[in-house]
Amino acid sequence: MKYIILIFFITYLMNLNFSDAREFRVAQIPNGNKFQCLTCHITQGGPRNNFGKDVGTKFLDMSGNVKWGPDLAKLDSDGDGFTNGEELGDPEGIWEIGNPDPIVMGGVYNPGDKNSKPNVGFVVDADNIPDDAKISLFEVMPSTIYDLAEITISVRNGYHFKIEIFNLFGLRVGTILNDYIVPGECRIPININDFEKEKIGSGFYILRLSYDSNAIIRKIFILK
Ligand SMILES: [Ca+2]
Ligand SMILES: [Ca+2]
Repeated sequence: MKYIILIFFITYLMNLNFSDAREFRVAQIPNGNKFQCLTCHITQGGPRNNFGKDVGTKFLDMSGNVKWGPDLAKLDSDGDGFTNGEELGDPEGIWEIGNPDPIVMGGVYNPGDKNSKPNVGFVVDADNIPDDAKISLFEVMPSTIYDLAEITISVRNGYHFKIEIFNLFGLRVGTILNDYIVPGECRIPININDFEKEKIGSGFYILRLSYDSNAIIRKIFILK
């Protein structure tokens, strides 16, 4: 009888550990509470989505805990153009278990669902500036900004260019450039502290370079 009770008890513990371990994983990624189990699974208790597959195959330790960090943060598991870290509010993967969840203006998105992503309109990728554009390069380094960053543009034809920064609600936060630029490479510093404090919080923003009716967009992530 003693053995039967022991077996039942062990079985109970095993089941307990199994279900708890999975729930624990929600607390092992930043803002994991937002989508709960659906962060990693297509349906409740169903198969894993692509983020869940990445976690399950490459980012669990021996005890089954999620190894959140820069490597997992920089992947774009669902292929929606935003990294796992960007979607969860920790673009550099520096959040640690037990830390408060990163607060993100504009929301947290599901890294395993390609339909869950920031609405940034017509984001243009780095490689697809049209050949007839007046610039041949528009980049910002780093794209995750604490205070300072630098925009580089290569100007083909001297022209009046404007670079503005918008939040995801379409509100203009500031103007970085509004000037005639001669042909060649031009570097423009950004200091986040120059913008009105109440307009800037952690989250996605859009850099919009425009001339005439043309616009090229870059996404950045500001961390305050
Ligand atoms: Ca993504
Ligand atoms: Ca997503």
